[in-house]
Amino acid sequence: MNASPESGRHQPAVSAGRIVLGSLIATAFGLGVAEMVSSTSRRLQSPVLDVGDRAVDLAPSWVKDFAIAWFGTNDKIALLVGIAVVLAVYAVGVGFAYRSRRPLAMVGSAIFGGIGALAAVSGRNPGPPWAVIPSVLGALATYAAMAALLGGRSRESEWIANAASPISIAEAVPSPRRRFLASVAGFGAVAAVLGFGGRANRNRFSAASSRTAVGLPVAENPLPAAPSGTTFAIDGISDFFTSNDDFYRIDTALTVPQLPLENWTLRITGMVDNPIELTFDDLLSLPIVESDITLTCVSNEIGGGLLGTARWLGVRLDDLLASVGIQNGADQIVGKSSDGFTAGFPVAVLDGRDALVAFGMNGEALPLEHGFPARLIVPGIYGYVSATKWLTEINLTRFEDFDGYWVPRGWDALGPIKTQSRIDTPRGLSTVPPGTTAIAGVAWAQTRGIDRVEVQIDDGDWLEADLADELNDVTWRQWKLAWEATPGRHTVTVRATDRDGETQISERTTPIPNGATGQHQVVVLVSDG
Ligand SMILES: Nc1nc2c(c(=O)[nH]1)N[C@H]1C(S)=C(S)[C@@H](COP(=O)(O)O)O[C@H]1N2
Ligand SMILES: [Mo]
Repeated sequence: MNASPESGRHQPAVSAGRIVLGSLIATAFGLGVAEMVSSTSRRLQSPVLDVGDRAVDLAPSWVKDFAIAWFGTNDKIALLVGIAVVLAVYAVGVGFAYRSRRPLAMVGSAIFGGIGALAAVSGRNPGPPWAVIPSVLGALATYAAMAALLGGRSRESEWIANAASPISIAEAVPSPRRRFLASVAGFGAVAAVLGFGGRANRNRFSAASSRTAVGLPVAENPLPAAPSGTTFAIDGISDFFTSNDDFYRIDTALTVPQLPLENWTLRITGMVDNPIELTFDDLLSLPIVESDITLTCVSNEIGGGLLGTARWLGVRLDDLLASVGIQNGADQIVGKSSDGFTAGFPVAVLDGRDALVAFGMNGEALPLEHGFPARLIVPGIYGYVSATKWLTEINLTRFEDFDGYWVPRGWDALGPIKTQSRIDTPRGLSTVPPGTTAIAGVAWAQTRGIDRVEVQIDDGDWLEADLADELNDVTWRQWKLAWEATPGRHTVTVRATDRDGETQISERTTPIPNGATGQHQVVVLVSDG
């Protein structure tokens, strides 16, 4: 009568609902264990994030494009939600296997742990061999919790036990269902404590207090506030300087790398005469400059918001490299990040423009998400080939010897910024009253500078817009046009011409491989009055 739970043949039925709930809670418990274990070292992270990192690295470019197009800067959350869904389905599968074919469940759990372990020790920033520990313990904990929740005693034996009990069954002996729910609650609670506790424990590796303690030096060329002529007082136009909070963020990092200054150095390596390693204080003791530069992402769609202008504070890259001596033959400067990201650009780009190792942004130490403690900023080329955040190394090499992170993923090795313009106001599909309406926005063509911006209403002639004063040739330029709006639905199109005489073409192409082309267009509804 009494079947052993291990026999697998005479197991009592367990409802599908129980298997689903039990396997999910067991997995949450395992993840909690992994989170807590991984929080003991700054070199470890949750296996879920390790797997996410590998997914980011392995995802084909069109997936990345799609993710940015659909989720914008929420692409990371979308990925983590995706992983959670896959994980949940997998866990439930293992749960059912546990009830029907136990060896299969064992294999399933081993694969589950193995994927986490592999993710932890591979990829662009592989952990030490012992980085497999959180995944291994997490998988074992998951399996143990599954056994506890789904393996239970057989219903028959329970019935016997209950029937044998001299006291009232209902009161004294919890029903199997109740016992199951109590176990679920117990494992769930421990999972939450471990998970959140692990998170909290990890906080001691935060770089936030290190950043707060930074006192920024004054530049040798303190810049005045931007002259009023560079901005138009028009509602809805982009502020000339983008606040740090509003500045777009694009990177492959699922969690912001934490680089407290005590542990941080910047090394200059490769084809240089005198490799050096600088501390943050060393960096601050060099001549400091300030520069206003518009940073632009190659993934920016026509009309998109993946660009912003900041006042950067830092050390000139050309001076820094001159001090170490670039060797003959080196034609690429590669910035390397603590998280394994790399971006390379030609040595020839250093033509006198203000390329910086930046540590200040709009009067503050670099925000953690924007690369604290230091990053590269190179005017005129897209961020993916230049603007390495969480910078730990600058390596001089050859293009034939090294590809930056995005190059093998289908993006061009050189990424000069394309001439572009955007309509900030009126917004697409907004309704405006008839009469004089300001159409306004920004145009950019770092390092060439904007020569002309034109606006077209419906199929009319191109009308030349007023340009605000140019601050310099590496920041965007505001433009405006007074439009006599007539009732109805109108299409407004903008195009810019740079000082090389190139006018933005209307043909639309995708951001990959070297930046979108096309003209921004909005439909505006003009009311009858
Ligand atoms: N370490 C690191 N640096 C990086 C990236 C990254 O993924 N990792 N992305 C680059 C890209 S594609 C862009 S457009 C800029 C964006 O900088 P921001 O997030 O400060 O706006 O950072 C660059 N620097
Ligand atoms: Mo980018």
